Amino acid sequence: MKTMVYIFLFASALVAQPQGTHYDESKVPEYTLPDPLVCADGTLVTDADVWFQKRRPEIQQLFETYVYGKAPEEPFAIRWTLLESSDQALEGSAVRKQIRVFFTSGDERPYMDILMYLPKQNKPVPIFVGLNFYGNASIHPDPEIILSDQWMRDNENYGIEDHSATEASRGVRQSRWAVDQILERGYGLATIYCGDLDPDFHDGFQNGVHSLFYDQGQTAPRPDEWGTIAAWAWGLGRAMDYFIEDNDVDHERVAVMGHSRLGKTSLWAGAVDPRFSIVISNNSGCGGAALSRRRFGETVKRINTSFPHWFCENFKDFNDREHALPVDQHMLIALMAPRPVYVASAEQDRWADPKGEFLSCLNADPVYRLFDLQGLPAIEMPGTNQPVMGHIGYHIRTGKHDVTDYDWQRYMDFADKHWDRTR
Ligand code: GTR
Repeated sequence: MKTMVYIFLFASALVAQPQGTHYDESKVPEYTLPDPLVCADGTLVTDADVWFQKRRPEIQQLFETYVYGKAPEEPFAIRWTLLESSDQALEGSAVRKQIRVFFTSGDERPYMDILMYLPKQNKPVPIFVGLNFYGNASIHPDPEIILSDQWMRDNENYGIEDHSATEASRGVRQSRWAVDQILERGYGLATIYCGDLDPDFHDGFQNGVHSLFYDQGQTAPRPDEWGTIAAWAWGLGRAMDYFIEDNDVDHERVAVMGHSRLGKTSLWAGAVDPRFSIVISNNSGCGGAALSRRRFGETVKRINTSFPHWFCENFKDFNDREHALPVDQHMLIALMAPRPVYVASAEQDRWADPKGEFLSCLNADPVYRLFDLQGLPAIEMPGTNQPVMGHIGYHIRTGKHDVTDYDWQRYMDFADKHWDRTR
């Protein structure tokens, strides 16, 4: 009996901690981070001009070639239609709009549906935009939200059956979207189901937006071309195109926010599209805000194995070879400079390596100093629930891998500070 208990404990430890994973600071290998302020040809970056003209494009290109893959560059003319709107939403307190943005000349998929809630006053209004995991209707119980008919990962708890949302999926993720608080503080919220851009499973890039851009005879992205995260980020850029045409939105004050895989996405969206004026990563971890070289929690090999479609094919060359990467994730944070960027960790989310997320912020700080800005106002990791906010913001909160009201409150504090809004 005792032996069986031991076998069981041993087996569950294996499940909890996949092979090759460690949660032990003493097992972090020695590493040297690439210097964001030294160009490939050895030129030192000492001012903002050299940063913008030489080093920043170089770093972006390295991330495109080796990590996320390059998205199509051609200008994309969006076409959109207002599917539904009301100025009496949420018991008369808000404006709701649902917009379909088409990606082809016809009305067929792929297209994306943007759900927006805006306060009634103060237009044009600054907004937060973020992708969601289970469809727009999952973010709030509002019965007027159009239920998605796009493929979704089955989840009994969330009423997703046969890969489709059902009435039972309304509001299942509302705890992650502080809609009422956002509106109360004078901000708007826009959200899009990530699966509208590319359903989150590996089908060799046949569904989703990739195939719209294939050259003749091409059937999959090339090794340096976009994976799913870059496609999701591309969609956020198309949402930004829409916001520019919507007079209710203050398009100079659009913050892009995402959680976990969608936090990796918000960082990449902010890196490639400077129109996002604040960039927020919630528990984004490996391939997001966490330093790859630490190999703490999720590693490059592990993420490329579990999710072979998220990054570009070239990224797989760095499985177990993080030291050979020409970039690390502090350089992704640095791509936001001089715009404000916020990274949030959670104490129990060790898989995402909170310390590695903090160290990315710390090592991006020198780039902000080129602009005479305070980057991160900390050199040690701050205590739990003690946010620090310069042009780089960071907190680690109590609790697990999740988005909570606490996170949203800090993001709004950060936006208030940088968008000169007094409460
Ligand atoms: C996990 C993955 C993480 C994170 C997370 C999520 O399975 O290992 O990198 O992206 O999913 O998106 O919820």
